[in-house]
Parts: sequence; C-alpha cells; structure tokens
Amino acid sequence: MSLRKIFTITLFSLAAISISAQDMVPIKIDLPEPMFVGTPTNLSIPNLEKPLGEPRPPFLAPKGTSNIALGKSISSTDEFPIIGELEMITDGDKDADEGYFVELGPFTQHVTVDLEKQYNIYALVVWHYHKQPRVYFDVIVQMADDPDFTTNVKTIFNNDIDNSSGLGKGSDMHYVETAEGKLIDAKGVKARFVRLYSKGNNSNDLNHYIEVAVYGKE
Ligand SMILES: [Ca+2]
Ligand SMILES: [Ca+2]
Repeated sequence: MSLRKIFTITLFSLAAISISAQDMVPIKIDLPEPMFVGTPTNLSIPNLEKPLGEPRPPFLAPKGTSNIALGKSISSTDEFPIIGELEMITDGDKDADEGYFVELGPFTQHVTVDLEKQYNIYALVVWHYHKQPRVYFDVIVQMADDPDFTTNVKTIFNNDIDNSSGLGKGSDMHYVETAEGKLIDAKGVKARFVRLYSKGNNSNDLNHYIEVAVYGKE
C-alpha cells in the first residue's frame, strides 16, 4: 500500500471518528436524592453485581435522545396496585419516599409502557425502590412492536438465572437498587412497547416501581 493511500485512509477514519463523537452526547438523567450511602455487605444473593463505588459514567446516545416514556400510558398485570397508581411510573418523580412508589402484587408481575410510536431506544433506566438497599428478582426487560409482545420481541435484560418467570434463563446479574436507578443499554433497538418484569425482592414478595425512563429518538 502506498504511503499516500495509508495517509488518505487514516484521514478518512479520523473524520469518521470525529463525526460519530460529535453526534453522541451524554443522556441527561435527573437523579433523586440518595437515601443510603455505600452498599450492604450482608446480602447473600447469588450472581450479585459488585457496586461500582463511584457515580455511573455518562451514557452516550445520539444528540436529541430524551426520555420518551415521560407521561406515557402504562398498563400492568396488576391494574389495581396495592399502593399508588400506575401513572406514577412515568411521571418523572423518582423520590424514594412514601407517595412516590407503586406497589404491585406478589410473584411475577409486569408493567408495559406504550411509547405511542416507534423509536430507536438507546437506554432504559428503572428505579424499583431505593429507600433501603434491595435486590429485585427476575428483572426482565423486553421491547416489541405490539402490546401483546408477539412481533419483534427483543430482550435487553434478564437476570432470571433459574427461569422461574418462564421467559428463559437470563445471564445478567442481580444488582442493588440505588438512587441512580439501573441503566440498561438498549443498543438503539426500534420498538413501541417496553415491558418490565420482576418477581419480588430480597425483602418481600411484592413488586415496586418508582419510575421507568426510556431514552430514545424518532
Ligand atoms: Ca415516578
Ligand atoms: Ca428467578
């Protein structure tokens, strides 16, 4: 290869890098007040992720990406929560206190957000509960084109290590809930409906949600 050719190729790749770097910006996630510092060491939960010990690094997505779940309608296997209303899951409030979380019934339950149209989805952040450190089980996140989850179903997270929720064995890790929420990389998948499963937590059999934020772009 001639020196000139190598030089041209290098210039082209540098240009490509600077273009993609320009278009990618950190998504803006409004975080609530943390309720506890550090993470407990007495949790005996298999496949538990080690805490990062520092704030989560910024997540980059194409410029113009925003929380497209904000104010969108939400349905659930438990339409009449024990505490709170389903609408609280997409109202933007993420405080840990009483009055901000929704409590769904026991065992496997899910909530589904209708984004009203197709978006390219880059990340999802879920806050189940962060008043005390907790680990939720069988956290499974799926995206689809239709409300029945039959068309273009994609699973972007699954930590059901024993398939007790029946959607297949997952290889993602258990994690301790914090004020930062759990960020899941959705890798730009195109979808209209987003569904989140859980099956109780290490403190009780119930399922909780404070907020689900979906970062996407048309
Ligand atoms: Ca909320
Ligand atoms: Ca399980």
